[in-house]
Amino acid sequence: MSAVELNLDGIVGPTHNYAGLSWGNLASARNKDAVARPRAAALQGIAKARALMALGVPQGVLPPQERPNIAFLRSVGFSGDDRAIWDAAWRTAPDLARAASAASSMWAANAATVSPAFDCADARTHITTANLNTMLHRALEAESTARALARVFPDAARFALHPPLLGQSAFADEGAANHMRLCAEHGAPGIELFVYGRSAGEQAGVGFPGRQTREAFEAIARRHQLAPARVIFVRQSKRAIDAGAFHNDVVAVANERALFFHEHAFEDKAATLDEIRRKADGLFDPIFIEVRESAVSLGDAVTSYLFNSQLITQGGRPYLIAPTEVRENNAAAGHVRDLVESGALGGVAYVEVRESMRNGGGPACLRLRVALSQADLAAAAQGFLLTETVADALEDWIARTYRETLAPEDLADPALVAETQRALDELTAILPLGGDFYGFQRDG
Ligand code: SUG
Repeated sequence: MSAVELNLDGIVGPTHNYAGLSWGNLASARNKDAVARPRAAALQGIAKARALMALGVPQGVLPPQERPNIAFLRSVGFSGDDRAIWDAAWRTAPDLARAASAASSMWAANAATVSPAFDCADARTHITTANLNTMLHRALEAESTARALARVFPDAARFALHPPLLGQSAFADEGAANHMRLCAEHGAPGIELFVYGRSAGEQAGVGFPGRQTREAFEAIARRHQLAPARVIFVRQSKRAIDAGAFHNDVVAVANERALFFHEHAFEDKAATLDEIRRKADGLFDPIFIEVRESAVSLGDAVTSYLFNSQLITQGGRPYLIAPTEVRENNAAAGHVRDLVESGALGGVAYVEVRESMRNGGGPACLRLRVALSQADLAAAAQGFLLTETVADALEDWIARTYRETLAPEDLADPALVAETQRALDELTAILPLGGDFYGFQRDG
């Protein structure tokens, strides 16, 4: 059997909440201080993964991280037992406490950048954990993400796991959310597109920040041993960033030969498409599905998250897994209907991930794609792969241990620390994490 694309979904953690932490992410700002529903959020995530599994996509999961992040608060000078630290942080440094509460590791598209073995000179799968340097709450993810990826891909002969790039603004890196791969099929050599928002030396101007630097992606392309003839660095349009597309995956998505993108996704569209055509020559014929501003405005693209759909292949054609918000947006829904009627898309399925969407995370944000040969898939730690049995166990665990609601004032609840630690401890018996994955387990 040929290669597959494993999708690793980030399990939504028990402290899922709306803190308005992400400047430039309109949904995060709009929903600041809304009451979150952690249980529903996590169940929506599992349901989405199940839907992909039913469409034949192999699914796996990445564990939620330890939040509240007591180790971080200790590192910035809080002391005492966990409960005392949590209490003091809320009283004296609520911004740090908020950053230490974010369940943002659910957005696995930001976990790492993955170059499949088929593109890399040493024929190993190369993975660089993202430093997520731009936002404090997200920068806290990198260490635990690297630990999780090492558990899922333990075999160094097949998987080259690289540490995050230097955590400095010049190397700000947000992972696969800004990375696209085009190829004849998952197991064939591909063209890797690295979409950046700014260069290291640029002064921040007006408008929203570019979170990804070109220099970070150049470093990753070197680390991953990619052939320059198969790599393209593309500047994301400032217009898209300022409209709220804080990652490229809010305005473009690729799968196999197909690139589905908004007219204003890239700073220089013509040059980008030309370079793709040139570099794909002899490998495959790219399929460009461009959405014009006149059909779906950037504003509607950002509100509906049309391009944050997952794009897969079904019956040889591009098939969209879109958030239900697309169906609720007249322009986006109408355009998808047209694309299906014209045959450009083989079909569309809608999934409900509303809790994540309200923080700016659609279906595509929730998963990390790893194209693998069958032998490499077999070398991954099988216990992280989703089966109906594992999905049942996760749903049962979520239903038993997650709160139904979490309002901003609930986060300061001193009971939250022990409660979330108990829940995560239980998870280490469902996924093969062992008794030492989380800091609170290592500290006893
Ligand atoms: O980094 N939201 C995330 C959403 C990430 C979406 N990922 C992709 N597009 N791939 C972010 O802005 C909001 C958290 C809060 O405000 O509580 C947040 O981190």
